[in-house]
Amino acid sequence: MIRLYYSPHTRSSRPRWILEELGVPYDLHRLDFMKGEHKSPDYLKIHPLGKVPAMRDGDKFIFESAAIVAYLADKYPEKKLAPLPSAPERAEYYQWLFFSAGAFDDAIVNYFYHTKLYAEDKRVPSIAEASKATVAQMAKVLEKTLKDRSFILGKEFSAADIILASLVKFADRMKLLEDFPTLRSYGKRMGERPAFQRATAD
Ligand SMILES: N[C@@H](CCC(=O)N[C@@H](CS)C(=O)NCC(=O)O)C(=O)O
Repeated sequence: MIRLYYSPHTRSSRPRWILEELGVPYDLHRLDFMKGEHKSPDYLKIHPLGKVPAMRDGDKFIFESAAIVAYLADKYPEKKLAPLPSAPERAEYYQWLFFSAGAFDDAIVNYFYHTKLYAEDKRVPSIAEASKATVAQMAKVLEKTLKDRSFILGKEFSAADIILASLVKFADRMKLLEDFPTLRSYGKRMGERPAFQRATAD
């Protein structure tokens, strides 16, 4: 059975969300950050950076949330959570998946670090401002794209929505999306999905 190495309120909710969407059985292996379980010698053999998520499938281990989500979408093609590799839609799927996990994640997280996570004397206001501006620039593109789409690829929910919506929700909590009503309602809608609710319930 698939095993997910997990801690609540982290990026490990992303693979848990897709596992719930897929409806496949999995074993949730919780790591207690307060006890430093993610930095234990045993766990460092699974994720050498001591982060979550990581996943075991058979005798293979994998880390990086978007890689896990994309892998799971492809493993169960009958669930239609990713366009098939040969489909033309696959190009745009990759676009939003990589955009979300790379540039968008980076800008949002940098803002978070320099306004909240770091101790005050380590925060650099100019980095926070620049990150905020980058998030706004990207949000504008997303706002326009989602104007006439229910999901980032159009009419169908996909694994790209899992990565994107988790970030949209995070950015919204930090009040970075006040000028982007379409994006905010997209995040809210994705958060109402039963699979998301189950994945974040405990
Ligand atoms: N790019 C990685 C980031 C993983 C990551 O930074 N995870 C955070 C939680 S969201 C973590 O485990 N932090 C603990 C630490 O760095 O010690 C992914 O998407 O999986």
